[in-house]
Amino acid sequence: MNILLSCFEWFANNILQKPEFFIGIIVFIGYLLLKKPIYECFAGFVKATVGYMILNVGAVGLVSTFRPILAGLNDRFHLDAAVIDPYFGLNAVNAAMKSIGLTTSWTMIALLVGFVLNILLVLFRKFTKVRTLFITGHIMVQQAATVTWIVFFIFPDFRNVTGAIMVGVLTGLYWGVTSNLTVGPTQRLTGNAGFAIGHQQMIAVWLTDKVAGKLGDKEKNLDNIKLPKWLSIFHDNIVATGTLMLLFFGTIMVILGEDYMRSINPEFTATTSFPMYILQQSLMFAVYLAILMQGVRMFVAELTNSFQGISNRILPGALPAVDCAATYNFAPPNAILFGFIAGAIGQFITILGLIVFKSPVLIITGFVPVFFDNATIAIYANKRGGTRAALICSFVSGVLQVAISAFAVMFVGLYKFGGWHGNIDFELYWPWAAVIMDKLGVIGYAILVVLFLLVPILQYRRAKNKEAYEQGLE
Ligand code: ASC
Repeated sequence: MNILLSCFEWFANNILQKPEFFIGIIVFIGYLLLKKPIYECFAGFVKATVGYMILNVGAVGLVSTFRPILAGLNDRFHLDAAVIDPYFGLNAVNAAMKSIGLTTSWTMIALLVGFVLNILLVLFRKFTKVRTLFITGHIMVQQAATVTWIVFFIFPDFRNVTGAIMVGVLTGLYWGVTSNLTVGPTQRLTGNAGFAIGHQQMIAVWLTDKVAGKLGDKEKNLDNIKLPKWLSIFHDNIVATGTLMLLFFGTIMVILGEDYMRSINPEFTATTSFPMYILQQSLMFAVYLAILMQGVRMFVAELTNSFQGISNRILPGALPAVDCAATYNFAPPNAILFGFIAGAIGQFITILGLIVFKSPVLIITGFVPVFFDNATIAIYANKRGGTRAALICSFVSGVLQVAISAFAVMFVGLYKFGGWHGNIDFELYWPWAAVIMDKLGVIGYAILVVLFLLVPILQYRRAKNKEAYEQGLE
């Protein structure tokens, strides 16, 4: 068992948590299985790995530049609050585990169990009807950590291997089952590009796909918005992103003030004036977004070609479930921006509501959920219900992200540690799963497991075209 665990720990640290290599290796194996010459397999490995690394430069750039600005609102005004962002959530879980004398190594066992379970679900898809393998490692670590805390907090008797296995089973089911729900919506969005979503908003994507068509007209979408002549400069992605972010983050930076911005960013040199600093920082948003999308283009192209090798030979009908950013090239760029802004407005209004109604805990906007969740939701909503649906869905998501997080941090006792996971599935599903386990104990846990197992079976039953379902198209 120990040898197995060390092997997995190596795998988790060096491959799983470094999705660039994980995806590169999958591409390499996929091309081998397609019987491509070895030099082409190597070329695929390099291109997919570098593509993912480029995506990472964009994502890390966005997160590291804009997260401190949003979190600054917390710091600057001495608010005692939880930041809703998976990185803050992870810190909070680490601190909370420490406070009860435990380490996060339990999370590694949960990760192993969950990953193996997801593979088994796909291998036995004849019975389980699960077709998707979750391969976004950094997300799996964050999620396994949060769920470890939830289970350990609710079941003090299971703060041991049993508890870790319980966590693994629940997260593995969540990975396989909810990414499987995104197959139809994602294939429709991307024109059968051959991937599903393995990130933090699978349930939200499924829900959006169900309701967006009723909220608007898909012909009136963000692609064919007609702007007055002077506004047509915003048809250009870079111009739109740069200008909008200048307004958005410019306002926040002005509120935070020059002294504060200097104190959090050593790169804000004495010779740079505040207005120029604001201009430069805000425009970096457009820079990082352009980088991210370039990287996505490269790795998605390789992955979708090569995964056919895997799905033809080893896991017929299986699809990789990847980062939500992979969809960003299949949508009008406006959808990303509108989703972000509508979600942010939803979040800000709800935060004001928390203050006005004297909520015992305050929530602070975190960058990752407000941007990546709401942009993704807008993309799917726009496809089904046009501009109106995109704005409504991401606005509602922003409201729920704040309102339910305020409940969740209280309920699972993380408010003392300043953070909560915050991504929309951690509002739509996990807090309620916690409530069920809290109220019904182990029976509640069993109910959650059974429900997860039933979902893909019901999904299959309801699929209009069973063959398309089997082939991973619906
Ligand atoms: C997350 C998270 C990130 C981003 C990234 C988006 O949820 O933890 O670093 O989204 O995966 O591309």
